[in-house]
Amino acid sequence: MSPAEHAALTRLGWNDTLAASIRDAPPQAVPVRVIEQHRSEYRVCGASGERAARTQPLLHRHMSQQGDGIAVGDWALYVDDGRWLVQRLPRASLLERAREDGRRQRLVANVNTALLVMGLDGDYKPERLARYQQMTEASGVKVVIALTKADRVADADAQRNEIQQQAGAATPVLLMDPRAATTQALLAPYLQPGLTLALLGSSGVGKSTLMNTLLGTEVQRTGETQATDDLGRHTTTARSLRMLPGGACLIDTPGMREIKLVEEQVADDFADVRALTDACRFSDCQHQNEPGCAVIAAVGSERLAAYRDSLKPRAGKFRRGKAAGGV
Ligand SMILES: Nc1nc2c(ncn2[C@@H]2O[C@H](COP(=O)(O)OP(=O)(O)OP(=O)(O)O)[C@@H](O)[C@H]2O)c(=O)[nH]1
Ligand SMILES: [Mg+2]
Ligand SMILES: [Zn+2]
Repeated sequence: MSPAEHAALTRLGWNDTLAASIRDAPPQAVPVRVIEQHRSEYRVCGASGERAARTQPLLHRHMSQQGDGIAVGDWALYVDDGRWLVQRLPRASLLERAREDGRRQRLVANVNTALLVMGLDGDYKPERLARYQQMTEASGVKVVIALTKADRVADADAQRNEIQQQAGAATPVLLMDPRAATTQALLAPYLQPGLTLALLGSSGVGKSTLMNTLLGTEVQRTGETQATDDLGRHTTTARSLRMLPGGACLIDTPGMREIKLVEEQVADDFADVRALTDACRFSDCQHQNEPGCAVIAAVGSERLAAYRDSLKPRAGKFRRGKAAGGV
């Protein structure tokens, strides 16, 4: 590999561990990073630029047998003859969630930090934040919380404090306007050259707006949401990785309404309680004494106290050591 090619790969997050993993690869197979997925087609980027690629049938079969597949952020070996991905390289991390049908959905691979973007205009839900934290911690990915739409609420600082309380002191909770250039400095620690940051969160919270700001160009389409529409609409429909001018990689993802954990991420002792919370009248219900609380109505006070406890930082997480084994 020439120095120029090596520099190009390094900008994509290439490192010595990956280099060691391909020592025995044939010369016509070159490393690429998967930057987009469209059904069975991928967009990949390597030392000599971007290409379309597909997984070689043999690799595809091998991965399916293990319930695995290629995710955006993955590194793979690519051969130009046939435009095949012939091998997936070892992952440093993988974020995945359970789909409704119980199968796993791979979200992003090889990210160092997950930026959980939440809108202060009604998007924050303690249960959802807890699940995001469980999902990211179980995969060894650092989570940072970005709170947007502060300009639309009167009590942004109070909300930030409350969310910081729940998230725990080890998790940074940042108030930011994704439209403002100041986000660059706020996120600098997670955007050092060679690092990959993924944007996760509900639809309409400002993920693509943030990506455009950090890129300095309007690459991603963004959606105007009404002030009252806290569900937003799905403007982004596919995950995509972009290189930032400063040398880091950023992955934008479509909004996710819910995170369902895959089995080993956590032993969920409160699945029944969580299911009830959707029926609470207020989206930010704390299940203490709010009117219309579906949880208080159905769950005994002792169990309710234990549940609220489980939402606090660290307390009750990874019980039975089941999740600690990782993915
Ligand atoms: N007032 C205000 N508007 C914001 C803020 N952040 C983002 N927006 C606006 O919110 C709208 C939705 O932003 P997007 O970036 O498209 O949201 P998204 O998270 O990418 O949404 P999906 O692609 O559907 O997942 C855009 O019109 C943004 O300009 C903010 O802090 N304050
Ligand atoms: Mg978007
Ligand atoms: Zn409630």
